[in-house]
Amino acid sequence: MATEILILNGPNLNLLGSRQPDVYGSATLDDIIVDLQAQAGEAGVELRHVQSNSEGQLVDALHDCRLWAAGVVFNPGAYSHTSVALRDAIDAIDVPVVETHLSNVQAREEFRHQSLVTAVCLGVVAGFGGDSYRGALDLLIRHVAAGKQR
Ligand code: CA2
Repeated sequence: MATEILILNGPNLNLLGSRQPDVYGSATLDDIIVDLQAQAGEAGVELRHVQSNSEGQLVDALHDCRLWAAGVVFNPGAYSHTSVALRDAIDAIDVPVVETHLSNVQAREEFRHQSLVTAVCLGVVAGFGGDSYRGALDLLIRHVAAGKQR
């Protein structure tokens, strides 16, 4: 069975490409996913993608993926800075999660400097626009291939 990875995106990321290209780039979420599919195909990995604006649906997606995913590339959007529920969900599953952000959150408003999920993630890739996802997926595939635990 092929290795499967979940690409999980939180609130407002469905609007990528429509506004604030100076902050988030001009690529749409579909553009990013198409690129990731190609990258995954080259590595012999299969991707599933979920985007939700609902905190509970993101928690459900994390719970569900423990049955099939080798890892998760997760951009929790603004919930990164507020959600104990997402932190607990990541902590509750035995699946490595890479926190991913388009923007360099540390270089932005102070309320974006804190992430509640970082401490339960494998690591963070931020500040490279759509390439943050590419980097996160590459690092996660390497982590999984090396047989490491979270
Ligand atoms: O940099 C990131 O990837 C963020 O996770 C994006 C979130 C933000 O709340 C985080 O602090 C950092 C916001 C995504 C909003 O996306 C938009 C897309 C189009 C137009 C406006 C916002």
